[in-house]
Amino acid sequence: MISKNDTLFARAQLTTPGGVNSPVRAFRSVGGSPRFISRAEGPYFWDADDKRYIDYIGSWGPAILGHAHPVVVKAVQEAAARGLSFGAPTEGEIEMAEEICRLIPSIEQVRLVSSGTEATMSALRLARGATGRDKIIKFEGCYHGHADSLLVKAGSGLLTFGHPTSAGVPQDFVQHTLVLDYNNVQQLEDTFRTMGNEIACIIVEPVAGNMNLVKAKPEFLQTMRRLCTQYGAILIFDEVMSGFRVALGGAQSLHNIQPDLTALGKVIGGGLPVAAFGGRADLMRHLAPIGAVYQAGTLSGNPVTVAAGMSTLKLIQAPGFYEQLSAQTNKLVQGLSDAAKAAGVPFCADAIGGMFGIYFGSNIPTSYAEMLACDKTAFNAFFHAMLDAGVYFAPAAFEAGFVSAQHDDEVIKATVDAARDVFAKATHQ
Ligand code: KE4
Repeated sequence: MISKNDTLFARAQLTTPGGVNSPVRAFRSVGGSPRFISRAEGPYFWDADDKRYIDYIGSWGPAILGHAHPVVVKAVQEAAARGLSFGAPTEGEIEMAEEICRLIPSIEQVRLVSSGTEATMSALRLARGATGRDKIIKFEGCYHGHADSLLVKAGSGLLTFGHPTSAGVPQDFVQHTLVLDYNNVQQLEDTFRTMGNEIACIIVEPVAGNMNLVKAKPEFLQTMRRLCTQYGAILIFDEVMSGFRVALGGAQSLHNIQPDLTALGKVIGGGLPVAAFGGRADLMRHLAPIGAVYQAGTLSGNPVTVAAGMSTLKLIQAPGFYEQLSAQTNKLVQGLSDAAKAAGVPFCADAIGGMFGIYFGSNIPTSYAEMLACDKTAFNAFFHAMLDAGVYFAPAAFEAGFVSAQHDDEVIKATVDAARDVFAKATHQ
C-alpha cells in the first residue's frame, strides 16, 4: 500500500520547493519521505496514515507543555473570537512584555516579533546602530535564523545540507561577520585584542542546539561577557531555543551572566509565531519610533499569538515544572545510553533542562569539529529504525531533541524499549 505521506510529499513538491516550508522538515539529511502530521496531542502526533509517534521534536522546541494543551487551546479560541489582528496596540502585549521582563531580569525592555530570525536580525541591527560599529562575531555551528549576515557557516539546515554558506548572500553582506570556534576561549581573546574596538556585538547560542546539543563552557561565556564590557561591544544571547527550555530564566540564569540583549522565540509562543528581542533599556531606546534604528512588523504582538504565549508562560511557572522536565529528559538520555552500552554501540547522550542531544560516538562533543566527527550514517539508520518503531527524533544528526511535560515514565520507557531492540538488531546485522 502506498503511504499517504508519500502521496502528499509528491503533491507538495509540485507547488512548494522541496515540498516543505522549512528545509529541515524535508528529511534530506536522513533520506526517505517526511511524515505529514495530521494531529497531535500531549507527547504524540499522528501522520497521514494515522500512525502514532512519540514526538521528540515538539515543533523544534515550542511544545514544552505537550501538544494541544487544553488551557492554551482555550486561550487561543477565546482570543480568536475577539478578532484575529488589529494592527494597533493591545493590553495583552503589555502583559506579555511585563511577564518577559519579570522572568528574564536582563531584559528591561522588549519588543515582540513573529520569528526567531526577526528577533536576532533586529538585535543585530540594534547593536550596530547603538555602537556605530559594523563587525559581528558568531560561532561556527550556531544558527540564528536566515538573516543574510548570519548565514555564514551557519548550523541547523545549512550544516545538515553540508554547504556552510548560503547561495544568494552577497560577499559584502558577510564581510563584517567573523565566524569563530564555539568554546574556543583563546580565539575570542585574540580576536578582541586585535579588533575589539571594531566589534559591534557577539551573538551566541548560550546552549548550542543547531549543531546538535553542545553546552557552552562557563569560561567561554564569562570571557565573552568580560570582553564585551571591556571593549564596548554588545553581548547578544540567542535564547530562541534555550529560553524557557533549559530553565525558567533561560541559559543566562544557569550561567548567572547578564547579556546586553536576548533573543527569544519558540516556547514564548507556545507553538504560535511569537518571538522577541530585548535587554538594556538604554539600548532599546535606539529603536523606532523613539530612536534611529528601524524595526517593524505587521503581526508583531498579534493578540491570538500573545494569548498562546501568555498561557504557556503561566503554565511553565508551575512549582517543580523544570525539575520534573529535567528529570524526564535525564531518564531518556540515561535509558538510551544504557541500551546502547548493552549492545556495544558507540553512543552517548547529553541533556540540559528539557533539551537533549544523542551522538553516535564515544564522547559528548564540545565543539563543532567534534560534532562533525560523530557517525552520521549510524544516526540515520537509528533515526529510521526508531521512526518505524513509532518514535520521532529530529530528522538530522545536527539537531537537538525536546521533551515535553507530557513525556511521562510510560512514554520514556516505551522509547527506551524501542531503542534497546534497535541497538540489538544493529549489532547483529
Ligand atoms: P525561526 O526564524 O526559525 O523562528 O528561528 C530561527 C532561530 C534562531 N535562533 C535559534 C537558536 C534557533 O534555533 C532558530 C531556529 N531553530 C531551528 C531548529 N534547528 C528551526 C527549525 C527550522 O528551521 O525549521
